[in-house]
Amino acid sequence: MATVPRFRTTFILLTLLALAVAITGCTANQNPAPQSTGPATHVAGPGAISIKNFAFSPQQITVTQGTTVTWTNQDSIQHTVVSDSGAPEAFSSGPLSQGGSFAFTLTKPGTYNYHCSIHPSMTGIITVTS
Ligand SMILES: [Cu+2]
Repeated sequence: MATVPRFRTTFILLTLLALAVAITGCTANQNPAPQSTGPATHVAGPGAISIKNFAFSPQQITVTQGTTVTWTNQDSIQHTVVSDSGAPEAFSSGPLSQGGSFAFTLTKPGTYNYHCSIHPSMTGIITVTS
């Protein structure tokens, strides 16, 4: 007679323990993946940006320090790529005709806002991580 309640108590305790482990595990999984623990997390890509239909595409990219970003104008009219004042490093392409490209190596971490000097509404952002 006395063994049944004891069994139930043990079962409930084990269930609670399992629940606690499950909850703890889920909480741990919800933490954002660490991005600065290893060099393999962020692979330095070629950083290719198209200039098309009066827009930089992708309009916003993140690259690692030392990445060379290349802009290529696919529009039939001229565009430029000019860093905003306050960017960690300044760059200016000069006029790019259709098919023309401009490459710049971003060596300093930070946020680079840039624009087309011919069409100021054209803007882009590059985030450079260390
Ligand atoms: Cu433009």
